[in-house]
Amino acid sequence: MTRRRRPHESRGRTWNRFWPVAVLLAAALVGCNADEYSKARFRDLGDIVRGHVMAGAGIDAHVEVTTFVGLGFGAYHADAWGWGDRYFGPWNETVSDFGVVWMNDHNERIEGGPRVSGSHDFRFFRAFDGRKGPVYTTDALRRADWLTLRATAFLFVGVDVELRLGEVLDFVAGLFGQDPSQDDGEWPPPAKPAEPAADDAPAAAP
Ligand SMILES: [Ca+2]
Repeated sequence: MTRRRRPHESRGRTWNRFWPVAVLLAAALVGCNADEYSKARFRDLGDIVRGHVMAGAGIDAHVEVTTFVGLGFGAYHADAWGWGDRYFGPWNETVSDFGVVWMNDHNERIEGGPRVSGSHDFRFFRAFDGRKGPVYTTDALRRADWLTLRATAFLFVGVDVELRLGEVLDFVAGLFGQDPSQDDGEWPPPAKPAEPAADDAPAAAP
């Protein structure tokens, strides 16, 4: 005598057939995300300390406590080797520094490699004396780059080291799924399309 299959048995058998596939799909998705997550945390960790050695011409002695407060000055042109912005290798750099507490200017031009840490210029007095020009300019790609301790020493050979406290915050936040530096994706971020020039703007209707 043939036993009649009950409806719940049919559903159970269907599930038994597909649950291994569902588990494999879930594992693949979780594995993919875990891999991306761990890569991003590793990159964030590497952002905390940055440093390189140099050899060339010039003299420079400069310390910074944030990009706003610096002391020392100098300029040099040199070959460099070290850890830049998620890049390890050689490059060539031309750097000038001038810091006297209430103003701090660091200017760098890089050739033969990607960016190191960019340039910034803080002039406190511009907030009061009405001169043209902003109080602070920077081409930093990350919001928290201002929160960096830096020391540069150069006399034909030199060293430049940075402790990037803003990236400590970004690393810790990253453990909880946050990305305040917005650097977990493609890096450096893709260039934004250029704004149309004023001459290219459509003419206003008469
Ligand atoms: Ca990050």
